[in-house]
Amino acid sequence: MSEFFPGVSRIQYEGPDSKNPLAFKHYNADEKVGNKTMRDHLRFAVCYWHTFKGLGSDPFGPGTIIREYNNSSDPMAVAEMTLRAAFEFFSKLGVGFWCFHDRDIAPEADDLATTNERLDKIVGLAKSLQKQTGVKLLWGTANLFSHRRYMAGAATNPSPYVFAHAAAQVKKAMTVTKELGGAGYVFWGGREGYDTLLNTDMKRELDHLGRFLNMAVEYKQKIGFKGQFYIEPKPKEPTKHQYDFDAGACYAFLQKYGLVEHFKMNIEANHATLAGHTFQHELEFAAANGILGSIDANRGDLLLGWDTDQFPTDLYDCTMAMYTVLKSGGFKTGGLNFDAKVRRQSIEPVDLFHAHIGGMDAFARGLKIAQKMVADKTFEKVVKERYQGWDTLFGRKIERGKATFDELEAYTLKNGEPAVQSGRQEMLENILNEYIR
Ligand code: XUL
Ligand code: CO
Repeated sequence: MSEFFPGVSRIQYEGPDSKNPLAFKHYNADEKVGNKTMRDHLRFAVCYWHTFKGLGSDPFGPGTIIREYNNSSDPMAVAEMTLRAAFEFFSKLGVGFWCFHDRDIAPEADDLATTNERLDKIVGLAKSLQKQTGVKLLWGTANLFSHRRYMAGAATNPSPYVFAHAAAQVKKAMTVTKELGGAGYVFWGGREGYDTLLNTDMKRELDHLGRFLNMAVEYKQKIGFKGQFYIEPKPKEPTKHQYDFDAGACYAFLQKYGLVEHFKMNIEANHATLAGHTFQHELEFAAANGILGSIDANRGDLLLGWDTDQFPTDLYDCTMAMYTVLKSGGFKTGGLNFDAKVRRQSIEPVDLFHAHIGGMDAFARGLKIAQKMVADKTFEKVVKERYQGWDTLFGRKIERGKATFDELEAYTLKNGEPAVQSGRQEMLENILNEYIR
C-alpha cells in the first residue's frame, strides 16, 4: 500500500544537541522520569479533527491545505484513505493514542440509519488498524455542533426532536467508542449556550442538559462501557455564552444534577485562557476537587482572544501543567491530546510532524522539570510553611469545625493583632526560573 507521508520515517529520539527537525530532542518514550516512562506519564494523543480534517479555512477564506487522501469524489473513499493516513501518521510519530468525533471519521448521510452504517464500516477498519499498529483510543466524542439542526444547540435545543436526534447520535458514538476500546468519552458543549436571552429559557436549557447527561450515564451502565466520562469546559465560541464556562461552572453543574461521581474534567489550555484563567488554574481547580481527568494540549494567542488552537510550545505552561498533573498523581485514564492545528500557511504534510514533535518535546521538558520540582519539594515546603498555623491545635480546631465565632472573637481580643508574613512571590519566581532552563 502506498504511503501518505513518504518522506518521513519513524521519528527517533536524538537528544538535545540534534538539529534534525524530524527528531525528538527531549521526548524519549522509554526513558524513566521518576517511577514511570515518559510514554506512560504523558499518554500523547493526536486529534483527528484538526490534524486530518482541518484544511486551514478561516472566516475570510476557504482551506489552503491540499491533502492526497482527500483526492476522491466518493466521501467513503476519502474517509478510508484518511483513516489509513492517520494511522500511518500515529505510527511514524510514535504516539500511543488518538481521539475523534463520529463525523470526523465517517461522513454524515441523508438519514441517521445510513450515517450509522457508514460509521460502522469505518469503525471496522479503525479496529483493524488499531490492532495492527497498537495505537489505542484515548477518547471518542460526537459532533453535535456542525450540522444545521444543531444551530440552537443539541441537548439545550428548544426542540425535543433535536434533543432526540442528539441522543441517538451520542448513543451510537458511545457504542463505537466502547467497540474501539476507548479509555474515555468526552462531552464538550458545542453549541450548548446562547446568543441572546430574548429567545432563551435558561433554566429549562440547563435542566435539559442535566437530563441528557444523566441519560448518557444510564446508557453507559446499560452497555457496560467502562471508559471515563469527561466534560470539557469552554466559556464562549461558538455561542456567545457557553453553559460549560469553566471548571468551576462545570463542577457546580455536575453537583446540581447528581453527576459528579460519573465525570471528570478534560481541561483545554486555550479554553482556560478564553475564560480569563491560566491553564494551570483550571487544572489545579479540577485537581483540588478530585475531578482532573485529561488534557487538550494547545495554546492560544493572548493578543487575539479567540480559540486559535496552536500547538503548545510555552515551557512555563507545560511545566506548570505537568507540576499539577504530577502532584495529583498523574494521568489514569486521561492523557495529553493535541487539540491543536497547524497555521493556514503550514500547507505541507511535514508541517504536521514538526507541530506534533514540538508539542511532545515541550511537554517532555515540562515533565522533567516538574518532576524535579516535585522531588525537591521546593515549592511544597514553602506552601506547607505558609499554612503552618493551620497545623497547630488552634488551626486544626477550626478546620475540624469545632470552633465558633464567639471563641475566635475571645481569642483575638485576648491576643491582639495577628502576625503577618511575606508571600515571597519574587523569590519564588526566581527559583522557578532556575528550574526552567
Ligand atoms: C472545541 C474543542 C473540541 C472538543 C471535542 O473548542 O475543543 O474539539 O475537544 O469536541
Ligand atoms: Co478540545
